Amino acid sequence: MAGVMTAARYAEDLAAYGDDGRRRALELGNRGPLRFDHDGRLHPDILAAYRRHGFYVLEGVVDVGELTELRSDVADVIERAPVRKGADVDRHGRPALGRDFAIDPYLLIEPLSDPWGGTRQLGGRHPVKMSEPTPDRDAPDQVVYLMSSMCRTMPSALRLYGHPGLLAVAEAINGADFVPFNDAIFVKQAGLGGPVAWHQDGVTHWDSPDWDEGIHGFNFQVQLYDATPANGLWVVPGSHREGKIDIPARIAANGGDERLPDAVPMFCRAGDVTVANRQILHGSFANTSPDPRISITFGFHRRSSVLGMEGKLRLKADDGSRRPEVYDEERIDRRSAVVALAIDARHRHRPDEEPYHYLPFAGRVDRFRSHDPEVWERVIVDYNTRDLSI
Ligand SMILES: O=C(O)CCC(=O)C(=O)O
Repeated sequence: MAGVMTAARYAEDLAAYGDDGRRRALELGNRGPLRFDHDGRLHPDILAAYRRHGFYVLEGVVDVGELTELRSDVADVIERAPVRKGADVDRHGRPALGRDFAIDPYLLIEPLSDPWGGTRQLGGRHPVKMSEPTPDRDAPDQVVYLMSSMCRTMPSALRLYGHPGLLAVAEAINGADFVPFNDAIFVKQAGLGGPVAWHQDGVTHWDSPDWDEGIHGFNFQVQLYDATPANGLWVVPGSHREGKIDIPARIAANGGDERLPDAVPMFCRAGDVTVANRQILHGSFANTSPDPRISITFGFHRRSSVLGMEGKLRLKADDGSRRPEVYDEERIDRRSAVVALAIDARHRHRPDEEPYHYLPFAGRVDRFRSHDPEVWERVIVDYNTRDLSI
């Protein structure tokens, strides 16, 4: 699909591939409501299908009330984005959100462009650039692509982070002492959203003697709008078990076409949550469809994958050097405290829901109250400088 092409032509070219992918996705049998067994553990059928295919679509997890709150907060944060890269004001002339954050919460791109494919960014893990169709004439110069810091900028997202059903899934996959990784919101506006080039997540353990299919953890994506084959994330089922994949060779073997023949779309409805192994080969196409996709993405690891690792996220020190960081117990505890705070924030908002009991904070939840300004400052402000990226 390389070369100059209009958004309309690109959408047309993708349609048949999308229909075929949808059909193949349905045959896998890895979707349905969140279910637990008699002991309150994630239903073993869900876990088995997740392990086999490397992903699962959990249907109807987020109710309409919560979805409405999330949509409203996301819309507000998008409105408060800088009007263009490097600007201090939003499109209404107000100070843009997050100018004082340690990490800028926005990544802006030119519409329908691929910012990472074929570059050395993010460890060079997106080796092949995706097609970049030409946007319509009336498209803005730049659009929001990715937003970070959601637990600080969106009260509803902090509460989502404490969702008892989702945390029970994290426990089933990674053990009761699971640790958080990071979060990001992928914004794929209709006719504007850029592609995410084919890649596998995870940087630390590919050559480790301990490597196994679950060692780089997983990501949830909470879908605020319907995810379709045209706007959604595609995955290659089972590829999480293959080790590091030669992505350029895969695409070359497909005649240079980015529409990989064995990939399927994780299509689903608003309020559904996809669970994807970070090692699965995944990517999404430029969103030339009339439907937006907004995916609240947050992941978890096994504690043993992270403990003692040297972090890949290196913050610049004042002298411009980059400090390597080791994920010791203290660092893990500080980042995991966001989960404890999220559980508290959720419980205050939804007192009738049984809160999740997060083992690493058993016996000390009283010290993690979300309405306490001192706790907020210590745990939430710039929490993503303490992400546990592996
Ligand atoms: O949602 C997308 O389009 C990309 C998501 C992704 O690459 C990730 O979660 O690692």
